[in-house]
Amino acid sequence: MQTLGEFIVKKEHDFPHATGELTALLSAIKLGAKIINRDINKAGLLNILGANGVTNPQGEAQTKLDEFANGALKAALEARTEVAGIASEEEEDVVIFKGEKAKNAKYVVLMDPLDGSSNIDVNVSVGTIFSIYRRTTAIGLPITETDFLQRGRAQIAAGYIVYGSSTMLVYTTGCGVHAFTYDPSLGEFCLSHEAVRYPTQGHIYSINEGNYIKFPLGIKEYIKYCQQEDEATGRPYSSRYIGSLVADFHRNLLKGGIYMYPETASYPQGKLRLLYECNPMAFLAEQAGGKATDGTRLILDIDPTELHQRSPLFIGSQSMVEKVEQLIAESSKNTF
Ligand code: P6P
Repeated sequence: MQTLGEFIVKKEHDFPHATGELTALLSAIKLGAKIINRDINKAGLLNILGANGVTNPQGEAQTKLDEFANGALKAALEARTEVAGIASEEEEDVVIFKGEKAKNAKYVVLMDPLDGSSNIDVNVSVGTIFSIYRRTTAIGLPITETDFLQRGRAQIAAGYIVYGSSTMLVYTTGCGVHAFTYDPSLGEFCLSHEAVRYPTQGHIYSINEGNYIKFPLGIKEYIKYCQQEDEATGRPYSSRYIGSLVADFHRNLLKGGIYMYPETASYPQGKLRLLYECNPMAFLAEQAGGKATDGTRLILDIDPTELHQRSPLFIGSQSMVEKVEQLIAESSKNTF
């Protein structure tokens, strides 16, 4: 049995920015996750289900648990000397932590505190997504929004917590992907999957086919490709779509598969946010031998311009992502 803290110390050469700082950063996230996990498990009993009457920066009805999760993680991170501030799906602007310690802190954290929260009311898995960067502004000065508008390739750590049949924390610092399962009797996340890699070939595709009519031609062709009989490539693939990115991503990471959220009529830029959904998941995917693109560009190489900007996302087993990229490219050549 190895706890997350023990694992980080053992792998200290994996984090050139100093083990103590990563341990502190992930400890704050662990603490936030434990608090969220505790209340998600009792959600049906506490008055924390449903909307809180607030609309978040995305124009979506914020749930009581969204607000609760955001507050729990923000407080846990603000209490650490290593974090200068955060950006969150639930915050319009970046949150610059106050005081001298924040001005001298080295890191910023971006997060989706509770992804898929609308699923909680129906007892479906949800997740927390986090992304960690070194600040770009000089130590000793207050951070600014530019500290958060960095390419995903610059992330120093990223991960998620999936609140499912068990609660798991999955992270990378650029030296592989490692997964820890929460043991409530110990109050610890314990190593359960070291150096997770996508299976070479996946047979699961995840997409909301309700948007089919408005999908670009290449996506429609890929869906048909997944449904064709072909023994050699194990088709037809299985369609699995939970409606919770973290849960779909986690299953596809372990079993092989692709998650797709293309541009749709409702979301012409794609629905998922580049900075605190696509980038952290793309870092994990690449570290596990997979791939993540917006259909043409690698997610991690996109230059962000806005805090809450959206992006189409195709992420998972490399061969599956490359197949959909090929069909997108071919269909765009055939359009006049
Ligand atoms: P749709 C949850 O709101 C989320 O951001 C992802 O977790 C999920 O995969 C997607 O949106 C579901 O969106 O439009 O298919 O309901």
